[in-house]
Amino acid sequence: MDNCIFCKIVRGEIPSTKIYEDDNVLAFKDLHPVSPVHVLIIPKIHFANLHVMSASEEGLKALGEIYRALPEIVRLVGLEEKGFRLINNCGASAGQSVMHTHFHLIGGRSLGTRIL
Ligand code: DGP
Repeated sequence: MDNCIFCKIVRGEIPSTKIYEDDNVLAFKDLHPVSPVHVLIIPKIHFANLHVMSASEEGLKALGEIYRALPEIVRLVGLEEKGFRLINNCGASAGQSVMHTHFHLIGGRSLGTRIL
Protein backbone atom coordinates (compact mmCIF):
# COMPACT_ATOMS: atom_id res chain seq x y z
CA MET A 1 0.00 0.00 0.00
CA ASP A 2 1.69 3.13 -1.25
CA ASN A 3 0.47 5.61 1.36
CA CYS A 4 0.30 3.39 4.44
CA ILE A 5 2.72 4.62 7.16
CA PHE A 6 3.39 1.13 8.46
CA CYS A 7 3.98 -0.27 4.95
CA LYS A 8 6.52 2.54 4.55
CA ILE A 9 8.17 1.47 7.80
CA VAL A 10 8.28 -2.13 6.52
CA ARG A 11 9.93 -0.92 3.31
CA GLY A 12 12.42 1.24 5.27
CA GLU A 13 11.07 4.49 3.77
CA ILE A 14 10.24 5.84 7.23
CA PRO A 15 12.72 5.23 10.06
CA SER A 16 11.74 3.20 13.10
CA THR A 17 13.41 1.71 16.12
CA LYS A 18 13.16 -1.97 15.32
CA ILE A 19 12.90 -4.51 18.10
CA TYR A 20 12.33 -7.65 16.05
CA GLU A 21 12.01 -8.61 12.41
CA ASP A 22 11.50 -11.81 10.49
CA ASP A 23 10.09 -12.62 7.04
CA ASN A 24 6.50 -11.97 8.13
CA VAL A 25 6.55 -9.78 11.23
CA LEU A 26 8.03 -6.46 12.31
CA ALA A 27 8.08 -5.02 15.83
CA PHE A 28 9.18 -1.45 16.50
CA LYS A 29 8.86 1.19 19.22
CA ASP A 30 5.70 3.28 19.23
CA LEU A 31 6.33 6.96 18.46
CA HIS A 32 4.15 8.01 21.41
CA PRO A 33 4.77 5.46 24.17
CA VAL A 34 2.25 5.17 26.99
CA SER A 35 4.47 2.95 29.15
CA PRO A 36 8.19 2.20 29.56
CA VAL A 37 7.74 -0.59 27.01
CA HIS A 38 5.42 0.22 24.10
CA VAL A 39 6.09 -1.75 20.95
CA LEU A 40 3.94 -2.10 17.85
CA ILE A 41 3.80 -5.57 16.30
CA ILE A 42 2.65 -5.68 12.68
CA PRO A 43 2.32 -8.14 9.82
CA LYS A 44 4.52 -7.15 6.90
CA ILE A 45 1.56 -7.73 4.59
CA HIS A 46 -1.00 -4.94 4.64
CA PHE A 47 -4.38 -5.70 6.23
CA ALA A 48 -6.55 -2.70 7.06
CA ASN A 49 -7.63 -4.03 10.45
CA LEU A 50 -7.96 -7.18 12.55
CA HIS A 51 -11.52 -7.85 11.41
CA VAL A 52 -10.52 -7.87 7.75
CA MET A 53 -7.39 -9.85 8.52
CA SER A 54 -9.21 -12.58 10.42
CA ALA A 55 -11.60 -13.13 7.51
CA SER A 56 -9.03 -14.57 5.11
CA GLU A 57 -6.76 -17.61 5.20
CA GLU A 58 -3.80 -15.36 4.33
CA GLY A 59 -4.68 -13.10 7.26
CA LEU A 60 -5.06 -16.01 9.69
CA LYS A 61 -1.66 -17.30 8.63
CA ALA A 62 -0.14 -13.85 9.19
CA LEU A 63 -1.80 -13.69 12.63
CA GLY A 64 -0.24 -17.04 13.45
CA GLU A 65 3.16 -15.66 12.49
CA ILE A 66 2.66 -12.74 14.89
CA TYR A 67 1.79 -15.07 17.77
CA ARG A 68 4.72 -17.29 16.85
CA ALA A 69 7.04 -14.27 17.16
CA LEU A 70 5.46 -12.95 20.37
CA PRO A 71 7.54 -14.90 22.93
CA GLU A 72 10.79 -13.71 21.35
CA ILE A 73 9.58 -10.09 21.17
CA VAL A 74 8.50 -10.27 24.82
CA ARG A 75 11.90 -11.67 25.74
CA LEU A 76 13.73 -8.94 23.82
CA VAL A 77 11.89 -6.17 25.70
CA GLY A 78 12.39 -7.87 29.06
CA LEU A 79 8.74 -8.57 29.93
CA GLU A 80 8.90 -12.34 30.31
CA GLU A 81 8.59 -12.23 34.08
CA LYS A 82 6.76 -8.91 34.47
CA GLY A 83 3.92 -9.63 32.05
CA PHE A 84 2.36 -7.37 29.46
CA ARG A 85 -0.83 -6.19 27.80
CA LEU A 86 -1.47 -6.82 24.10
CA ILE A 87 -4.01 -4.44 22.54
CA ASN A 88 -5.58 -4.16 19.13
CA ASN A 89 -7.74 -1.20 18.21
CA CYS A 90 -9.99 -2.34 15.37
CA GLY A 91 -11.69 0.45 13.45
CA ALA A 92 -11.83 4.21 13.89
CA SER A 93 -14.37 4.20 16.72
CA ALA A 94 -12.14 1.80 18.66
CA GLY A 95 -9.30 4.29 18.32
CA GLN A 96 -7.48 2.81 15.34
CA SER A 97 -5.61 5.66 13.68
CA VAL A 98 -3.26 3.71 11.39
CA MET A 99 -5.22 1.42 9.09
CA HIS A 100 -2.66 -1.39 9.00
CA THR A 101 -3.31 -4.09 11.60
CA HIS A 102 -1.06 -3.66 14.63
CA PHE A 103 -0.87 -4.87 18.19
CA HIS A 104 0.33 -2.63 21.00
CA LEU A 105 2.64 -4.54 23.36
CA ILE A 106 2.62 -2.54 26.57
CA GLY A 107 4.34 -3.08 29.88
CA GLY A 108 7.16 -2.15 32.21
CA ARG A 109 4.85 -0.55 34.77
CA SER A 110 1.77 -1.60 36.69
CA LEU A 111 -1.16 -1.39 34.26
CA GLY A 112 -3.88 -2.02 36.82
CA THR A 113 -6.83 -4.34 36.48
CA ARG A 114 -9.09 -2.15 34.36
CA ILE A 115 -8.96 -2.22 30.57
CA LEU A 116 -10.18 1.38 30.26
P1 DGP B 1 -3.71 3.08 16.90
O1 DGP B 1 -4.31 4.29 17.57
O2 DGP B 1 -4.11 1.79 17.58
O3 DGP B 1 -3.96 3.06 15.43
O4 DGP B 1 -2.13 3.22 17.12
C1 DGP B 1 -1.29 3.79 16.19
C2 DGP B 1 0.02 3.99 16.87
O5 DGP B 1 1.00 4.21 15.89
C3 DGP B 1 0.08 5.22 17.81
O6 DGP B 1 0.31 4.78 19.14
C4 DGP B 1 1.25 6.04 17.31
C5 DGP B 1 1.97 5.10 16.39
N1 DGP B 1 2.56 5.71 15.24
C6 DGP B 1 1.94 6.48 14.30
N2 DGP B 1 2.80 6.85 13.35
C7 DGP B 1 4.00 6.29 13.67
C8 DGP B 1 5.29 6.30 13.06
O7 DGP B 1 5.53 6.89 12.00
N3 DGP B 1 6.27 5.61 13.70
C9 DGP B 1 6.05 4.93 14.87
N4 DGP B 1 7.08 4.29 15.42
N5 DGP B 1 4.84 4.89 15.46
C10 DGP B 1 3.84 5.57 14.87
